[in-house]
This record gives sequence, C-alpha cells and structure tokens, in this order.
Amino acid sequence: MEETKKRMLSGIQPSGDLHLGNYLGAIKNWADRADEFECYYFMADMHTITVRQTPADLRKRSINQLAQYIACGLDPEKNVLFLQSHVPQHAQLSWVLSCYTMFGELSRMTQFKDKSAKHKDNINAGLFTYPVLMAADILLYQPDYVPVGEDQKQHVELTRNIAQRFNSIYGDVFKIPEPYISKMGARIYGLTTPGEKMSKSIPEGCVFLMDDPDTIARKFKRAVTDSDSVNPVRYDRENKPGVANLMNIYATLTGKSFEEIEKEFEGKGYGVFKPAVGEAVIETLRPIREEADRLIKDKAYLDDIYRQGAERASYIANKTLRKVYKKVGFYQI
Ligand code: ATP
Ligand code: LTN
Repeated sequence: MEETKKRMLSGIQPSGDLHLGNYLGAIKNWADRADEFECYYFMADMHTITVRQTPADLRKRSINQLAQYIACGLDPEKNVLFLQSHVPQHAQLSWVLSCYTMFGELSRMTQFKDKSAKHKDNINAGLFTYPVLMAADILLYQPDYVPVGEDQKQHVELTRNIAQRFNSIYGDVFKIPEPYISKMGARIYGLTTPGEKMSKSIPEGCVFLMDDPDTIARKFKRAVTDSDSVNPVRYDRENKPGVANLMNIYATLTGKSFEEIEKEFEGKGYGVFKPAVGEAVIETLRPIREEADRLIKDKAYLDDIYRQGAERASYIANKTLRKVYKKVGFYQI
C-alpha cells in the first residue's frame, strides 16, 4: 500500500516567526494530509540568505521552527522533516539545472522583481537564481504535488518547464510535479488591516504561534471591525471585512458555519464577539505553544529528527542526482 501513495513536498523559509496565517493556511492542512500522501517538508535555510540574515537568529529559527511544526501536528514519524543545508544534493542539482534554465525565464519571475526592488543594495546572483534552487529542491524528490501559496505558483511552473526541457533531451528523468493550491487555504487577514493578509511585517495585527494568552487577547480586543451596532456579527466580506475575517478564523477553529456563528452572537456586540474569537485562538494555540516550548528544550530529540530526516531525504535525492549526473555525461567511478 505504501508504494501507491502519492508524494507531496514543500519548503518553508525559516525567515521569521510562524503566525496564525501560516498555521491555518498551510501547516494545519499539511498535518491533516499525512496519512493520504507520502510527505516531505523542509526548512529552506539556503533560500533565506538571498537576503541578509543574522547568523545566530537563522540558526535559532531553524531549530525552533522544527519544534513548532511538530507541535502543530506534523508528526516526524509520518512526514520526512529536514533542513535543506543538510542535504548537499540540493546545491549539486541546482548547478546542473542552472545550465538548463534561461536568463529570460528568470528575469520574468515576479518575486525577483519584487525582492530586488525592496533590497536595492543587495541584488545578488542568488536572488536571481533562487527559482533554480527551488526547482532542484522539488525535482530531487520526484513529487506528484507541491503544496504552496498562490505566490509560489510561478516558481512551480518554471520547475515544470525546466523538468520538461531536461526530459526532452535525456528521457524521463524527472516527474513533472503539479502545484497544489488549497481552496480551503483560508486567507487570513491582518487583525488591524483586514484588507491585507496577516503577515509578520505588520506585527500588531499578526498573532504569532508563540504569543502568550494575554498578548493574543489584547490583539483581538484591538481587532478592527466597524461601527455597525444594529446587526454586528454578520458575514459580509465586501462591507464588513474585519468581521468576516474574525468569523472565518472562528469558523475554521470551531467547525461552525457562518450561520451558526451569526446565531450564536445575535443581539451581542463586538465587545462579546472579539474576545470569544480571541479565546478560541488562545485555546487552539495553547497546546501548540506548550508542546513547542517543551520540544525546544529537547535539542537532542530535535537534532535527531533532523539527522533522520536528512538521511531519508538524501537517500531519495541521491538516486535522482546519480541519474542526472549519468545522463549529462559526468564520469562515474
Ligand atoms: P509573511 O507575509 O508573514 O512574510 P510569508 O508569505 O512569508 O508570510 P511564507 O513563509 O512564505 O509566509 O509562507 C508559508 C506558508 O504560509 C505559505 O504556504 C503561505 O501561502 C502561507 N501563508 C502565509 N500567510 C498567510 C495568510 N495570511 N493566510 C493564509 N496562508 C498564509
Ligand atoms: N519559495 C518558497 C519556499 C520554497 C519551496 C521550495 C516551496 C523553497 N523551496 C520547494 C515549495 C517547494 C517560499 O518562499 N515560500
């Protein structure tokens, strides 16, 4: 049975603290899929240095985030969890693929255009060739699906083009992966900016997984709603985006429908509704935070997960790399 499972792979940059948007939009869905697919998730630490990082912070986040992912339900027994820089085949395949990727293709990547506009003083070659490393990350593992947010779709499409180009010269070396964009992906908006997605760059409106209950309660109390005092808790994305966002969060956490939520808060104002949503978030995140705190202290356990993950990942990665080296004509001993 194991053999017939489809394979899923995704990477996450350990470039900031995880938040409720990451949890509801990505991690929770990944955790829920572990029985259905053979899953590989890695921390893309090599990608983070395309913009300057503080080394001590990157090192700390690379291990803390592993604890947080496990605490969110990504079971290391069911998912292969590893750190990109522990598997040298990523960099090795990236070089080969860069010789099958066109300058023009990379120039069209919107993330490169955005990031080079933002970091004008550091438009380095890595920022430009980043999608080639991402293609290597993916193609090494021959996955069927790559679960990503909408913003990464262009990179997965480039990966498909590179793989098809390579296959058309050398035969079927790479599986052509599909982007997997969750419809349930719950786009969570910022609590103070309901027009924009929740993001670590706007920390006041962003609930971090490691926030303590008081901080979460305060953030929800300050959540932006509107001045509707007649019929406050009502789902209207257009005219009441702040309320719709809170309802969406509450619905995703409790499994209740929007109608049920409207009924539950009928005749009650935001003074009741906002703390109730905050409470639901606090209770969801409490066990995650406690478990992450516990795991973070057990560095030997986390190192072991990374060690095992790297071993399992490089076994698969090496098979693909050997094939590629052979195909392009590198002399084998
Ligand atoms: P930020 O905007 O805070 O920098 P990010 O976009 O850098 O966040 P990533 O680390 O790129 O976050 O994304 C990790 C995963 O979380 C991606 O699959 C992304 O689609 C998802 N994600 C990020 N923010 C949200 C959000 N507000 N709602 C739903 N999903 C989100
Ligand atoms: N580019 C992605 C992270 C990433 C990734 C990958 C995702 C790096 N390599 C491979 C899927 C597959 C991002 O910035 N979120």
